[in-house]
Amino acid sequence: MSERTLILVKPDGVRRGIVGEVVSRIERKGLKLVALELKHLPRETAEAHYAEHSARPFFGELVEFITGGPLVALVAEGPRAIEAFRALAGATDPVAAAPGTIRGDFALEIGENIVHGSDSPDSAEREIKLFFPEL
Ligand code: RTP
Ligand code: MG
Repeated sequence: MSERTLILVKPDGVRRGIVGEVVSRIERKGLKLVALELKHLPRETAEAHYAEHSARPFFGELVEFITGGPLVALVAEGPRAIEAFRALAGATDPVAAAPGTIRGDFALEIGENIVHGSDSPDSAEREIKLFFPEL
């Protein structure tokens, strides 16, 4: 059984020139690319994407950051793709993230942790619709 997940290389990842590195890790894992686009997120899309965090104190900063430059949005597909990518990404806090994971290898701050991956089938469906309504 295959599933799909929405992955973002956030603006810090694009700025640092590691889009290829992240996409390469996704492909090497065996996940298949279904859609991929470089885009500058409108504020409304960012707020909708992170709506679950709208009451958190860091929400403003999170929206500023994710809209602060171009990002790469992609959809990857494969068996347990959601869990598989979350494992590749590592823990939210990059200092706690294991070396060998994307966040563990490339980031130091929780607010600039390089990638996003959907955290459940419901979020994946919602986020894929938000970023790629044509899919
Ligand atoms: P993401 O949604 O970006 O894939 O990250 P996640 O599931 O691992 O973590 P989540 O709890 O959904 O948090 C979303 C993003 O908010 C930022 N954050 N900042 N300052 C803080 O305490 C704090 N906590 C979370 C992170 O950039 C996180 O990726
Ligand atoms: Mg999340």
